[in-house]
Amino acid sequence: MDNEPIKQQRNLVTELPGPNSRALEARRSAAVATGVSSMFPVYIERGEGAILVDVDGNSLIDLGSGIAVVSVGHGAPELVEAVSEQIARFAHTCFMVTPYEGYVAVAEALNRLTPGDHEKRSALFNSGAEAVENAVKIARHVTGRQAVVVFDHAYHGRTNLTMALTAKNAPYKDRFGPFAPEIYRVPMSYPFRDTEGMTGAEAAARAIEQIERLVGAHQVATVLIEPIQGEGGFVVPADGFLPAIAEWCRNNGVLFTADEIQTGFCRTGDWFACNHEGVVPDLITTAKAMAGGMPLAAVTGRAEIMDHVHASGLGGTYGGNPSACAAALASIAIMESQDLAGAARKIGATIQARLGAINSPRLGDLRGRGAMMAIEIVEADGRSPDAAAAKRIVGACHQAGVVTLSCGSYGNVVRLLPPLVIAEELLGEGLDVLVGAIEQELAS
Ligand code: PLZ
Repeated sequence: MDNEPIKQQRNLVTELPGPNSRALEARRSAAVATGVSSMFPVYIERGEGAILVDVDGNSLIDLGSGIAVVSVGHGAPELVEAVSEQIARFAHTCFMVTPYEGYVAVAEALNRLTPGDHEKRSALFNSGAEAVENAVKIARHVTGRQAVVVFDHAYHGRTNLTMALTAKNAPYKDRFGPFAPEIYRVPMSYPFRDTEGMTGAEAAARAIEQIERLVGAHQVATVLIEPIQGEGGFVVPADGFLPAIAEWCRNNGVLFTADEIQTGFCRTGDWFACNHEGVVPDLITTAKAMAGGMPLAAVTGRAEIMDHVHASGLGGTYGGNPSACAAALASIAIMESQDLAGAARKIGATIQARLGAINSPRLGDLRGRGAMMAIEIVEADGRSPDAAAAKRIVGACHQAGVVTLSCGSYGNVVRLLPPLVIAEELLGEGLDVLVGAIEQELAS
């Protein structure tokens, strides 16, 4: 393999996708199930920092981080070294059979870094969906209650229970039912689409009224919420919404579970999105950026809640895999030593300044926190979702070698999730391309 450092520069040498990517795409369609699709069928060979190099030798700017995963950048040497060293010592024992230090160290780090200074415990799993499933298991076990309250626009995964927790039908749930019972959905605070001027407290009261009337507080095991919604459209609730929901939970013996799988680990400019409003969840789910690309997820919570579950009630063959734990410890060390939360705040300010300067009713809302920013594209009325336009903007970025993603309940949100180590200049170039794509769309 070519080990030359990769220049942190965009460089296109073929059209996209190039001939080698197209050949792989032909092999893929004869081998890979169509249910698993790719947004941008450019096959990647190497990555470094915020650059991905494809099989045709094109260098692309990555503003998606594999959906908020490679916050420490592609190919971070400390992470490569930690994983290589671990896998050479041993690849697997199963923590439930013979344990190892890495798992314990990751649990210690999670207990230290997650919001609140109370005593905590953690359990490790493989994927975000698996962490969410386990948070629900734990909440039901300790409360003896069954109902789980989730929100409009929520995304929590694709397994059977998490499909039920996820709001949007297509593509996630369509024809995949029946779904798990005892899931109740209430309105989210969505400032751009709520009645103008609705405060966080009012939006919380609206949700709470529904919980009390339709479910009954005494039946609810947990309220599960993404403090900033990810797949649902980077929806940032109005100030005061999360604290009001958390307080209602506290007063009613309901566990407040924060799904920080997409928002966690410095993405929003703090370790966790709950930190911005001083909200302390009883349970928190994490994954993605925690291990910089190795599959690892966790549930962290108050010791008395986590330790309520009987021995062997939680687990799995690979949960807290040694190499994934090594990757997590290396990623967390990078986040701490390079102040990636501070880097995320700077990235957010740059994006805000650049996109905020475009004036058009069709850019309905520019929102997000830190390096989790999005624009909601609407029609000239300033409100009706325009998914086709968002798709064209994302497509134009791809053609120009900039990986951006769309999201949103209405498919009309363009989101940015750059690696937190991206250089200012490279981010600027990526934003030039995005702004060009937006301007082209506005002119059409
Ligand atoms: N909770 C908040 O963002 C994963 C999913 C992409 P897994 N988001 C990306 C897709 O289309 O499958 C996610 C999330 C939040 C849970 C999950 C689920 O995490 O690791 O994908 O299972």
